[in-house]
Amino acid sequence: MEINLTTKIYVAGHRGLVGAALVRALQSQGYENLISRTRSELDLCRQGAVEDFFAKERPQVVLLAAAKVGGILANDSYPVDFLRDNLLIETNIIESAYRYGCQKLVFLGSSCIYPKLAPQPMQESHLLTGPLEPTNEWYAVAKIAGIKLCQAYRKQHGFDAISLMPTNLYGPGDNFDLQTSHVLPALIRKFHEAKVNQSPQVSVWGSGKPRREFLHVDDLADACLYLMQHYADQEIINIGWGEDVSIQQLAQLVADTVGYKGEVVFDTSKPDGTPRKLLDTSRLTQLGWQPKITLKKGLLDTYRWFTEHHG
Ligand code: GFB
Repeated sequence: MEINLTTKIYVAGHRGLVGAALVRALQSQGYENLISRTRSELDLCRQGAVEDFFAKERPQVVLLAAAKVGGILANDSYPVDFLRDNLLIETNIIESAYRYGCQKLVFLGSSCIYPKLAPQPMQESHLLTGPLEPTNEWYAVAKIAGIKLCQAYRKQHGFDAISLMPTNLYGPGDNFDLQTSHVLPALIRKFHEAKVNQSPQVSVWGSGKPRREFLHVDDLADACLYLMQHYADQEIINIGWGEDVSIQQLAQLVADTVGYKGEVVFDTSKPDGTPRKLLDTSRLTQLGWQPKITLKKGLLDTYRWFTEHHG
């Protein structure tokens, strides 16, 4: 199907970190027929409501960025929410999209679908080759089910659903709540508050040794729109930056960005999670796309957004 600037595109989850970035990217590229619904307008866990919405609106393209998400502690504390809500959202949207004439669906997974001890960098072929990381297996199982749903609808019905696997994301509009957020926004808040309160120390969870790869959400959105236009196959595609940093290095980068001069201590009573999570992005590179926003620049941009909205 040819997707042009007047194609009707539904962004599911448009108020989240990823969905909001997708809307920004679509608008800046000139797409003019976008639809969305807030959670109070449409509860994506309710099958009947989702069917009614699709029957009425009949979007031609669906970007599925709606999900129950959170950092390591939230994932570990709310297994039902992370498994059940995500399964419901995926099954409801993918089925209704197919049934009501959608021509292309882009499903967003996560790098946590890969085995805890997968070889690094992780290739798409490493999916389902070993046990998952226990702190996020509920979320991972739901996302693996989403991938399989997309492949099943393609195989059985010829539905053009593609699955993209982003690495750890960050950027403007992220969740900065210390209990539920991911590490990067949590560290921005912790170091900013420590600077303002002149605290001598900042406590960072875990040993500081785990390594993570961080991609700015505006790069992710750009990649999604590129693949929406140029990719139509069942194989999953990794989307990452290509390099990782240790949590200790990240803490230093955030401290430098914020201008905090105190001490960094590590709280080893908190979980480390997967030791390393770096994506192999050679398939994406071969398809003709590369990220642009360095971690240093992205941190500055995200810190500016944080001080404007929460500071
Ligand atoms: O970002 P994060 O919560 O998610 O944690 P994961 C990454 C690492 O940062 C872990 C450490 O080793 C944490 O212990 N960390 C240090 C912190 N300080 C903090 C802090 O203040 N807050 C948080 N949250 N972490 C998630 C999965 O795993 O990654 C999700 O739970 C999802 O399913 C997401 O896949 C991308 O990278 O460990």
